[in-house]
Amino acid sequence: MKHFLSINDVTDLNQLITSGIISKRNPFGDADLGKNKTIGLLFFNSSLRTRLSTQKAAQNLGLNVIMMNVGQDGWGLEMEEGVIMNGDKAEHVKEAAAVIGRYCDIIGIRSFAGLQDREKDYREIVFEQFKKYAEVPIVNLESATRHPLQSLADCITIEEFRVKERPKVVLTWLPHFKALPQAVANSFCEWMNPMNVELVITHPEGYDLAPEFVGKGQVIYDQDKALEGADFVYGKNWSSYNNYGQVLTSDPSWMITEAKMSLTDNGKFMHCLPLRRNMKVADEVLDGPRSLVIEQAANREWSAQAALREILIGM
Ligand code: SN0
Repeated sequence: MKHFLSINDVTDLNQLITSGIISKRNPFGDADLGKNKTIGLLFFNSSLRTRLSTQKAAQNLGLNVIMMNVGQDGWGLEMEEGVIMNGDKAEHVKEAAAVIGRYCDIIGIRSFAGLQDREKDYREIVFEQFKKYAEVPIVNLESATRHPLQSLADCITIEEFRVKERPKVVLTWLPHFKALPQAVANSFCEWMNPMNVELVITHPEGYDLAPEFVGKGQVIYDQDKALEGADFVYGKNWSSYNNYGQVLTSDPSWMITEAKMSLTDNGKFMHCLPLRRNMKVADEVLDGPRSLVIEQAANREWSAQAALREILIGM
């Protein structure tokens, strides 16, 4: 694997999931693979799990890790080509990416959607530019449209906890007063599509995701109906794709409670975190036996390790 930007970079999903599970059992089985190599982790936005789990996974593989909050500590980076740089951006990505590429053998980047300009966000300019100018493998630590390390951890978690050959997996929109990106939801759909699951997506009208991510997922606007018989309920808030970046509703009846979970087939609850308790999900669900959120977050270490291992093997 050259880059890890989306599911399109994965040649064998089952093998990648298995690799994560093997690392979980034996974290230091490839402790020399990254020896004398350096990964740089660049954050334009906040992070807890991604930052710590990716660093831990890299260290398990013997990689040296350097990190920078580029959004906070770096020069403002101009991403567009051919512009007159007379604004607040002091450095161009052409130089910045090329320089970082000299210090690092792999670069991980987090850069969220701006949620102002859909065409710009979905063009993934930050990743395209780093890919072009850094000349080393790039790892997506959540881009404007995707969060593949989260999705791989979700696949590992579903593989570990499924009790049926083909579980019903329901992605449900959750209420929030803030505008959040579609990245986690997009990516989850993109990774569930090739899995042996029945994928159902439920959200209020106006929250439809881009069709290229929905794929063969079935959209049901009635949340109660969608939750019927679910084995996994995957919660996430996102802002509108069609009315780009808008919060159209924060209807509290979409919050996941025990009453909602009782519609499922003894379903488990999943969320990528962070999440706002009693806004998106009730305490009773998060503090009860149905919640997999901590297991999921723990699996971020193994999804990162599986992805970095694949990149190192291909170098
Ligand atoms: C991010 C998102 O993409 O939705 C990161 C998830 C891994 N989430 C948030 O920004 C939550 C912010 C909030 O205030 O609830």
